[in-house]
Amino acid sequence: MVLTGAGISAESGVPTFREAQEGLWAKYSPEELASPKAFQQHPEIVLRWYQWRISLISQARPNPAHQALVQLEDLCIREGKRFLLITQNVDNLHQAAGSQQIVELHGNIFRTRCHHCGTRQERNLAAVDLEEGIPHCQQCQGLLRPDVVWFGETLPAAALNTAWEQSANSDFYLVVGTSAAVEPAASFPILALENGGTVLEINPNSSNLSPRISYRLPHPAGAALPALVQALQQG
Ligand code: BV8
Ligand code: ZN
Repeated sequence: MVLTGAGISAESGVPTFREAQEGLWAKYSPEELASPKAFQQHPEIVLRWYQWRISLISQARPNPAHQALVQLEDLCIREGKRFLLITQNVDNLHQAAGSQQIVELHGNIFRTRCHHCGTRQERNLAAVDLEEGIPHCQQCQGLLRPDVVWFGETLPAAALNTAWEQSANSDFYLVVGTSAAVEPAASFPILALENGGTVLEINPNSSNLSPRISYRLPHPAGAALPALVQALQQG
């Protein structure tokens, strides 16, 4: 099992979730903007924030850490071992790198859905001119929004169930680039520990999980993950 957070995309140039926001967004915290309340109160500000993030992320490319996880998945499959990557990230970089077994816990910033009826829509929010108003759903005229999970919203049921089930019976858990500040994602590795699993964390800084887990590689993922996977490939 692998759980990733914003830190694995840091070396792709995507600012992590808790890094200070720049410019116009400096006065807001992500928790304020990534919420249904903010969207209800000022949908245009929230959608502009997402247009800014989509433009940043569109220029990002997978880094050696993302690529190492693709090699790890191939290695596990060759050795007949189960592999699952659960990510908190919405930046699509794991998919772009070629990972197959992925669960997106918090959705995907490049997908759009209706805030009211939930229908996914083939509408690129980054291409919308918000001067003409907030785009509406073709089915119910509700407001369109990114297909991501906001604070206070529940995770997609299928993603949640898969993450719980697989975490409860995983024997080796890699936690990469997360401060483990957000629930329920931060609890998945603990579930593995409680069922006798081994957890290894890759993060230059310590996280909420650090005191409880088995091993730490206090290095950037772009260096540590390729080295770890190479060592595993050499057996
Ligand atoms: C829910 C999508 C329940 C949006 C995101 C229990 C206890 C406490 C609080 C709660 C709880 N249960 C629910 C809550 C509330 C809330 C929560 O957890 N709040 C926190 C802030 C206290 N959780 C929720 O609301 C969740 N919903 O539980 O629903 C419910 C039940 C019934 C009815 C209603 C509700 C939903 C949470 C999802 C929020 N959406 N993203 C968007 O992106 O726009 S979360 C957001 O944070 C991102 O997805 C991000 O990935 C994620 C976590 O942050 P990290 O990934 O860890 O990023 P961060 O910047 O924090 O850390 C980066 C790390 O990388 C650092 O440690 C750094 O050292 C490291 N790093 C840096 N460079 C590198 C590196 N590591 C390696 N290599 C490097 N080079
Ligand atoms: Zn709708």
